[in-house]
Amino acid sequence: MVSRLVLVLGDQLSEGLSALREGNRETDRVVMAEVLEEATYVRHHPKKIALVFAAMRKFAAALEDAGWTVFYTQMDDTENAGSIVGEVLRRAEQTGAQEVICTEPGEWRLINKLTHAPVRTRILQDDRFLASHADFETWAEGRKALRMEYFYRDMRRKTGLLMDGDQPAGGQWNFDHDNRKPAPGDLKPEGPLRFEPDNVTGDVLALVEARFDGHFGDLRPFWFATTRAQALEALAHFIRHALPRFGDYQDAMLRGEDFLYHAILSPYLNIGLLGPLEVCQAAEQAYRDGHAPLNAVEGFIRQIIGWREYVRGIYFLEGPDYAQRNALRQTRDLPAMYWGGETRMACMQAAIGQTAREAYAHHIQRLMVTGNFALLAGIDPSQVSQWYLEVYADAFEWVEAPNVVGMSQFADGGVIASKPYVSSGAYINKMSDYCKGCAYKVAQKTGEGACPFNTLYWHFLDRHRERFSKNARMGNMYGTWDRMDADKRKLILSDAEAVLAKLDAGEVV
Ligand code: FAD
Ligand code: DLZ
Ligand code: SF4
Repeated sequence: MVSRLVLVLGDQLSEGLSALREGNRETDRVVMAEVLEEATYVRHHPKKIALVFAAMRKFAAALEDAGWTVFYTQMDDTENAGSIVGEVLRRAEQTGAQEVICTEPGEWRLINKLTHAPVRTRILQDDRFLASHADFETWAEGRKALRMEYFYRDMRRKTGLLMDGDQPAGGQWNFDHDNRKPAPGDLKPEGPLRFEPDNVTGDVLALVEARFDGHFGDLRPFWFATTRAQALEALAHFIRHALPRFGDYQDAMLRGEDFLYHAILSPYLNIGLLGPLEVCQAAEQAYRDGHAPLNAVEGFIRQIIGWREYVRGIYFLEGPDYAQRNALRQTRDLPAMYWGGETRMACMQAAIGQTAREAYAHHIQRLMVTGNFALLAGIDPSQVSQWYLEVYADAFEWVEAPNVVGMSQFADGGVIASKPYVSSGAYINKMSDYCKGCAYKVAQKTGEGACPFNTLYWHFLDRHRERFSKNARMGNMYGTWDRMDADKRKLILSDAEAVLAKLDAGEVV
């Protein structure tokens, strides 16, 4: 008699998962299922669906090798109930199991469904993170502002990463000021390690092609790691070839270089093939061995034990309504250019084009190109959030929503960001080579051919004056705006209105 079912979700592919630790391989049965509801509640990028399904199939095989009995449902199995809860109930009926144990899902939607499933379900903590919900709540308790930097310092002390005794290595917590170099055009980054699809992945690719063909983005070439062993190889490759220059060019953007010196490890971290601590320890070792400089290693570790843990803490602390917030009351529809529609803006074309090809764009492309434009243009943040959740291979709501709704769109009203991440074209011009080949002129502030970021930037500040003019970090911007000649201000606003009217009319911008 089977006593319990151990549910393992597509982003819980970790040998040490709390539900697997709790389960008993003799008497319990593992349930894993490829289901339409998870693949289509947003229309995920085909590469993301393929990554999850291929990694799930291989993880199930590894569990069988380790002595578990796995009930695995493939998408095309005739009995597939189509949803996680449906599959759990079907397997409970089939086996007579009375209880389900699972590790907490990374999304309120699924937590809610499992909590209300008509079968006894025990949800265990997801301890693949370094800070538990309780740790984060304790840290947040009584603080006026939840700034990442202070959380990060605590995480450094807690993990001992880059610590020399009780002091930060190099005498400083943060080397970000060294990490803002534009990239020279002749850089030749190695790029991420690519894996040839094997038979299992090949079957999944055929399935995704047949079933999810209409989803935005290219399925092939598919080269992601789909096992832990491959993900470890990808980690070693990053440490060796990219980490030493990760810091210097972290914020840079170059045409034709989709990855620069970024890790491309977030898809593997987020589905559980890699753990955050082992990744950071490998990076620290590279610093201790003299292979990578401190600004690179500190910057990289901060992203993982700082930002990644912090945004998860915020998502669960703020509660289920977080992803729907719209503090700035922005309501415009997401323009067609986000789905590959025509645009004359070279920066948007580059960021969206590579997103379609690779299901990847790096942080500054997400924040200061596509995110910046959506915020300036007044796009409805829930549509923006849905776009990010669909198009990136690493997008799961616990990490996507705080980055989009909070950091990028300021729709949480300032829980995460102390001021909105907005900029004119000047920032993009400084950090990239996009403007050189653009139909717009970045130096032009008004009139036909002016960069849309330039006019929309002032329009944004002007229309949200009441909220932001008293923000100490934005006083300079309002000072500059107020000192501008009144006629010039009028011209800028009417040029911005013309851009917005074009967006509303579905015309190419
Ligand atoms: P690197 O630049 O090499 O960084 C190393 C690692 O640090 C990443 O693998 C990632 O695990 C972690 N990291 C870096 N920044 C963040 C961050 N802000 N939040 C959480 N982890 C971070 N990251 C996701 O994992 N999923 C998302 O859905 C996601 N959506 C984003 C949306 C927006 C608007 C923005 C601005 C950022 C988003 N990020 C998201 C954060 C960041 O862009 C990605 O983690 C990063 O680009 C992943 O690529 P990489 O592995 O090459 O990262
Ligand atoms: C993202 C995803 C997809 C595309 N498909 C599945 C699936 O078929 N079965 C499954 O167990 N998990 C899938 N996932 C991951 C879940 O959507 C994820 O567990 C939740 O969004 C919570 O993070
Ligand atoms: Fe983007 Fe403006 Fe530069 Fe064109 S000119 S690439 S729209 S920032």
